[in-house]
Amino acid sequence: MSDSKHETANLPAALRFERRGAVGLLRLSRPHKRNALGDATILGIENFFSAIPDDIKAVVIHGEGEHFCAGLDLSELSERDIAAGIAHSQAWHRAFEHIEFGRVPVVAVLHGAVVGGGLELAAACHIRVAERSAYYALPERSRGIFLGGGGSVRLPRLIGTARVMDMILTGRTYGAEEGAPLGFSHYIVEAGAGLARAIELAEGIAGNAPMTNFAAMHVLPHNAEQDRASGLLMEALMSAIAQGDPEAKRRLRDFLEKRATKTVRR
Ligand code: 1HE
Repeated sequence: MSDSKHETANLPAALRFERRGAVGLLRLSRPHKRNALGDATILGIENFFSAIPDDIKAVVIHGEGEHFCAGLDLSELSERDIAAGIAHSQAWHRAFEHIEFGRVPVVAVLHGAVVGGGLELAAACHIRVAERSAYYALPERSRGIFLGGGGSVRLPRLIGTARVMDMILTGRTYGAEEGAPLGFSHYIVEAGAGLARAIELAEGIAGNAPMTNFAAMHVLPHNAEQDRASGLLMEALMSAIAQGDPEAKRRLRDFLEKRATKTVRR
């Protein structure tokens, strides 16, 4: 896939792509509708994450305007029958699976409303940086609907089934600061500082050995869900594969020959 294709033809108007070296920035770019996600945007997300240019090693996803994402574009909801509703939810699943189990780690910058499908999108990303303005909600009950973007699967793993139950049934919301220790985000930063912090983290991630990123993205979540013996076997295999990679050998030589950075508290 050539970059020019990515940067123009493949993306719908609500998505913008920009490069920062090895980091790709994907911006939800529909601020007048609070970055609500319509069908074209969901398809655009799937297309983007299934064909990331080879020289992009990590992606940052962020939202334009005052909010990260207001979730599903409700103006597209009323016209669907049940069969179309199932297909719609499955289209979201496909798109977000391409994020979670794609080729490169994804860092999300959260600010303002991170609600409904916006929270489901955030949950599919590998690292979440929240600005203090971020808040989390599942307003599906107000619209008489249910989660459809994988949130009932991913969110209980992040914050626990009991909390998700409360959010769905009572409409409880969480702010950035109370949400961080619960698992909504990994980092909290001041207003306007999220993108810079996310890029910094993504640059670090992009500099990891490819097998380290692969194992974290694909083996870690798999092992969290399978039985102990299978997990340990998978870990042994992955560990051996990673060690055998020339990049791991080079990094080990660097350490032994005193050229490597030390592991200090940052
Ligand atoms: C929208 C959407 C939307 C805003 N779909 N158009 N999501 C929700 O239930 C959240 C609905 N949105 C809101 O509660 C608020 O818009 C916000 C709290 C996010 C932001 O408030 P505010 O005051 O900044 O903006 P606003 O004035 O409410 O909205 C500005 C415009 O965006 C307005 O359109 P306009 O033409 O009147 O200017 C809104 O109609 C429009 N807008 N949010 C469509 N979501 C896979 S299933 C996932 C299920 C869900 O995600 S359910 C949750 C849906």
